[in-house]
Amino acid sequence: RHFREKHSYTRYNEWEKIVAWTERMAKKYPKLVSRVQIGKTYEDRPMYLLKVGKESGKKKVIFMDCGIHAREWISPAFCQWFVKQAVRTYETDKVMFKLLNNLNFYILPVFNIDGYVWTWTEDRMWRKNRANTSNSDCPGVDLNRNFKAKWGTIGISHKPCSQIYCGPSAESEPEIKAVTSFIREHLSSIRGYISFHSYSQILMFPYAYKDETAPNNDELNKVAKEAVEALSSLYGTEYTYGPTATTIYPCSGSSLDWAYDEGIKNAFTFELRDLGKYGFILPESKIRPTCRETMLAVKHIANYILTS
Ligand code: ING
Ligand code: ZN
Repeated sequence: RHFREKHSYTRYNEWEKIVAWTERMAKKYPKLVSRVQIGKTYEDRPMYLLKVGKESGKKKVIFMDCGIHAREWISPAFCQWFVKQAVRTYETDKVMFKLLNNLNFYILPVFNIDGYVWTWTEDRMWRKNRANTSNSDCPGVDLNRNFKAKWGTIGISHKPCSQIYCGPSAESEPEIKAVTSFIREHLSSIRGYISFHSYSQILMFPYAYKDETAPNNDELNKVAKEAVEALSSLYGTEYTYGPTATTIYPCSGSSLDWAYDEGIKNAFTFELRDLGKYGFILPESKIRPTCRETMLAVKHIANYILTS
């Protein structure tokens, strides 16, 4: 394993570099960025969240998380890109200026830190966290099956060796507790929730745990349609979109449904590039185009939330 000199937005960064980067961003842009710890992982690593936006009174908030699944490396790369672009273009981009003046983005650059570290050191294809389970041969809970959203009912496994093991109970995992308690404490201001996965090029919204459409399905569908149009305007990358259960597959315990049922009515999950040629092992040369196009979709969603 070789250590690279420095953090880079066009490369995949190890966890140590990402932590150092969060600290640097808060120091370098004190008027726009601050860092808070929301909890600790199973292996006791601090979970840092970046608050991005102009400090001024009570503002709407959009919560975004990346890297809930360890091997989906393009996802944390996007969260880092988003923060950099936000602060870099704040003064020159009208839309970003308006967004950061009028709302805050709360960004968790890596949700599943222990798993992410594991993909760098032991197993590039690891998905779950690294918690011990009832089977000592099979550690790890799928964090996107551990939320209290019809937990343990569909599209999950109760077997620790499964990739979609939902854990012994809802919110059993420290990473989930950290995120759900933080969001609950800030519910009155949080107006949007966006989670980033890879891969498949899909923009999804609730529900995942049932086939029924969400009460505001028409609105979600319209925003998603416009967001993927914005995304594809740059390089022609094609995205599909729709309710999770019928667009990809049904499953319970996801962050998307949990956030929605807590009352965050603008809830989305991206499956970033690609369509399977490289899958989780997306080459570093694709980071820049993937992040640039995804910015357009996220800015569209954010602007919709701001003006609605
Ligand atoms: N896909 C997601 C998963 O957790 C998903 C799909 C998104 C399910 C939103 C539920 C809600 O299975 C990947 N690639 O992990
Ligand atoms: Zn995933």
